[in-house]
Order: sequence, then C-alpha cells, then structure tokens
Amino acid sequence: MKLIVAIVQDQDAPTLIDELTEKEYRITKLASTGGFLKSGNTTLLIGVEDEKVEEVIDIVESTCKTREITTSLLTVSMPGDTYIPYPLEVKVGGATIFILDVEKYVRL
Ligand code: 2BA
Repeated sequence: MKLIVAIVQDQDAPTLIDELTEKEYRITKLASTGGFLKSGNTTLLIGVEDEKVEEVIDIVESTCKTREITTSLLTVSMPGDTYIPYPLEVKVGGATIFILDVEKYVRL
C-alpha cells in the first residue's frame, strides 16, 4: 500500500476530491500553506493499493492546472524599516506529489 501526499491549489481541490470520491478513493483533506508564497493550498492524503497509484496520478493531472500567479512580496530595503513591495511572477504547478510506502494500515 502507498500513501499519496498531493499538494494542490485550493481552486482545484473540490473537483479533485469529487472525482476521487466518486471512484471510491478515501481521502483526508488538510488546509496547508505554501512556504514560498505563504498563501493557502490544499494537501490531500490518499491511501491506495500499489496498483492504483498511477490512476490517482492521472486523475490529479487531469484535474489540476498550472497557473501563473503574480504576487507582491515585501522586502526591507533600508535600515529604517522601509518596506518596498515588488511584483513577482511565479508558476505554481498543478500538483506536487509525494508517494510513500505504508508499513501498516489499520481502520477500526
Ligand atoms: P509555495 O511554497 O508557496 O510555492 C509556490 C511556487 O513558488 C512554487 O510552485 C514554485 O514555482 C515557487 N517557489 C517555491 N519555492 C521557491 C524558491 N525557494 N525559489 C523560487 N521559487 C520558489 P510549485 O513548485 O508548484 O509548488 C506549489 C506548492 O507545493 C508550494 O507552495 C509548496 O506548498 C508545495 N511544495 C512544492 N515542492 C515542495 C517540496 N519539495 N516539499 C514540500 N512542499 C512542496
């Protein structure tokens, strides 16, 4: 068994969860925050049999879109605490996926 950890954009999460639930996958949704943009994203934990991993990746790929995001990061430019915002273009991927081996799975 594998644990798929998928970090996706909030906008894509509802459709992805619907698609996976419809195919009878079990999911846990976590509200997460990206370290770089410091804005919200969604992390899904999906426990699956080994042979289902590719199907889940395909569903994530077909549901989650890459987007260009313009954000404004604040930087301290002067010793006098002056903050200057500057625009930053970032391409946020459709999904970041980690696949981990599960040693044991218990549902009581
Ligand atoms: P964030 O950390 O908010 O990153 C958003 C996007 O900013 C990233 O998109 C990437 O394009 C850019 N970025 C991130 N760190 C950067 C850096 N140090 N320098 C320059 N640009 C940087 P994605 O790579 O598609 O990542 C989307 C979200 O997935 C991330 O949000 C983070 O929450 C998660 N993530 C990505 N890679 C990860 C990893 N290796 N470990 C843990 N979480 C990861």
